[in-house]
Amino acid sequence: MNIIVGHSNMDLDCIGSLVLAGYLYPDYTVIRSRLVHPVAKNVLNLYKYYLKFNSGKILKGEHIEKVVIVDTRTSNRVKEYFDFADYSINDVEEVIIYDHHEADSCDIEHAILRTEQIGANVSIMVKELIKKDIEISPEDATIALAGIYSDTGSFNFDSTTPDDFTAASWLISQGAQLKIVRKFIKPMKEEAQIDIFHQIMNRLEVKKILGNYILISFIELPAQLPGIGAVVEKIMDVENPDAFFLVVAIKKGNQTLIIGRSQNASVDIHKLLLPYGGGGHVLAASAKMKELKDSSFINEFEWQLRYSLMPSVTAGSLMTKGVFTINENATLLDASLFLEEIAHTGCPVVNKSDELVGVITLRDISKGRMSELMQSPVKSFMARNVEVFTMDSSIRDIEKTFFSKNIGHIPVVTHGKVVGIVTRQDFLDYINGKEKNVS
Ligand SMILES: [Mn+2]
Repeated sequence: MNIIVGHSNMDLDCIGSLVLAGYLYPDYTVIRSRLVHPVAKNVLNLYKYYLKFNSGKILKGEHIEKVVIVDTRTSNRVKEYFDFADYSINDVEEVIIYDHHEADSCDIEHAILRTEQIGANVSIMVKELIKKDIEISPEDATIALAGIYSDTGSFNFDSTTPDDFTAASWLISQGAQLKIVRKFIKPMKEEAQIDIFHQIMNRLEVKKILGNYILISFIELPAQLPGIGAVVEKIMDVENPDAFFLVVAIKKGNQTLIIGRSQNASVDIHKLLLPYGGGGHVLAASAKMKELKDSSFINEFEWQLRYSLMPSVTAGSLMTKGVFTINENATLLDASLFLEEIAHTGCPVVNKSDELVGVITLRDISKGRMSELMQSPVKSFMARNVEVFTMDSSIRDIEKTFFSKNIGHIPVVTHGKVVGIVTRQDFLDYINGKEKNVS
């Protein structure tokens, strides 16, 4: 018998990949996992009679010749199927893997690996279908598209590639229904999740630690709640903190769970949760403690955060040092020549004690030129209400300023004196990962 399998605890991308693999290998039997990730339950329920997924039980006593594996390359994650068949995946004649987890190593001997750096595994499958000129049903297109939306975070995760967009576009041409996809990718479907969401929101504590905007919330639950991860994502979405920690005391089994999410690598959740026995990734990790904590745990936890958090990126680390300035009593003509010489469109203006008093730009100078006042001092044409940063203005302050004000250059000031300048370009380069001078 030849089979198609995905990883245990199937998610939307896995289910979509299974469905599409069925077109590439029409005479193979699709086997479903016993476990379904909470985000994918609705799809399985809605398409229960449409999807021709088989339980792993049918593998009992069967000899498996060929296997197609989708969305994983780790033997552990397909173990449940071979437990039924009573032998190891390494005994199977032919194994073909379609998987996009390029960071994982493949431990299945002799497997043929079709791998790609791509947002969703579904997109790899779609590329194969396009190549082979195979058409699919609107239902399958809808299921597959939900997989792409889910694994690319609606096309805004960093991992999203042009091929994910191409795949999505093709699926829509095959009749995928966005109205249905939208329902599948809603993170919170259960009433219990919405209830917990409000509980968490009511108990959010805002901490500003070393320039990082951190949220912590403590809740108590009678038992573990599946799908709480989606609630945490939702809170990240709504509140947009640098990091969020949810501490959940679970009465059943006397345990406490910490779930952490971050949006920048300077708040490394994996590292922060290590002292609590946690694990995961830089941006998402969790820890489980085998005791029931009460809300006072938050204080201890905050202390630990203060101790191990890195300071957030600041204006001081982003700025260009050694800024050109001009004296307030210089004439507009001098200023015009000076700006031309340094090839800038504006610069900070200082008084005789070198203190920042304003900013002069080419636009200000052209006003003077039109009124034939080029011999007037800079101070009569400069802008006096100048937006400034201090050395420790955080990346959040910087973002807020560039997002809300139409200014390209902002002086960094210490004791009234200009020590550097942060440009819009410095900020954009930082966001795009080209960090410079970042200590
Ligand atoms: Mn995936």
